[in-house]
Amino acid sequence: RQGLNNPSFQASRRALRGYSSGNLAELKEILRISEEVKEALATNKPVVALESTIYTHGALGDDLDLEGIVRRNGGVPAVVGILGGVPTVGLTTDEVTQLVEGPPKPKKASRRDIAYLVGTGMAGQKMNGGTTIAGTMVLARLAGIRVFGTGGLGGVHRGGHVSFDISADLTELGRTRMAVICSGSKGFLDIPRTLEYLETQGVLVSTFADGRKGDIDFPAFWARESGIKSPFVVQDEEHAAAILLAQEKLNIETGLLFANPIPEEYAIPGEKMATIIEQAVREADEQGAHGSGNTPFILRKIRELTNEASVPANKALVQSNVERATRVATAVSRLVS
Ligand code: PSU
Ligand code: MN
Repeated sequence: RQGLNNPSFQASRRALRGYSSGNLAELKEILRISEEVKEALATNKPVVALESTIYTHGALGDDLDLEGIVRRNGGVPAVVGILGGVPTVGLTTDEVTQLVEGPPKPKKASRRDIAYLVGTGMAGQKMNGGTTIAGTMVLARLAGIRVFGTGGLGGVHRGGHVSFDISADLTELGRTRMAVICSGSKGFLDIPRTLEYLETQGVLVSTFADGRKGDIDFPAFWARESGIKSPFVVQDEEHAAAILLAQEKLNIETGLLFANPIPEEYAIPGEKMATIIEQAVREADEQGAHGSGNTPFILRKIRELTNEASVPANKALVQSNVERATRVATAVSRLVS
């Protein structure tokens, strides 16, 4: 039974009675934070947020083991998602499986979708949501997490200056303080305009140098080079942690992007992906895959058109980013203790 008269909605109404907006304690009654993540945050352990859209709509399979990578590097993973209408920080492996497999089939959850999925759950229809980078940032920030490791950032789509298809990941970085470690944006996006947009949003964009000298490119996902110079360079994880803490001490509530180029041995040259990307973008257009369905359509298409050859590279870079994010979180813990 759905609607305002069903018993579960009446129960939610009782829970909400006396609620005043902006009360942090009550907010935390709605947000579920796992005991492990709560304890880790309270004792200053390195916590790394992980997104769940990568599992629900990422077309990468289910053996990424990002949680294991965080743990093996001394951190505590916090997979974020909306399970049965409950916004959760710190999903267990079993819960991630439930989220991905349903029922119900998971929705892709960016900032705009969160309250819809949670409120609809209160009204009796339990929905699942895989949180995007933007959605994950919103919930992880509420929990007090500082660092997030993932694969590819959403961006300004090709032709986005006409269609206005610009990922909410970019505006989220503009408003939510979190260090996001990723490999740049996929080549189906307009990388120069993505960087322009991030600049407008006041987002620090910086790339790990790892001892490289001279100009460093902002990476282009499968390729280490994009032909576009990274606005800033960070030397190592300590350096990234210091910048994050400076932002925090200055009370600037804006996100920070730390780009980590794909490991050299997995890099795929730009030209090789270019024709595949052209075709994927064209088919998305022809088949009307607009709005939030556009990115998942293109991700699936690229996987198909490369006969899955793009998958090992994609996995390797996400895993490398999550390892790096764990080291940034560890450096932050060290600096604040
Ligand atoms: N790019 C990728 N893999 C992904 C995504 C983007 O290479 O899985 C996902 C991320 O969750 C990202 C979201 O936050 O897609 C962006 O979607 P949109 O463009 O609709 O904002
Ligand atoms: Mn979009």
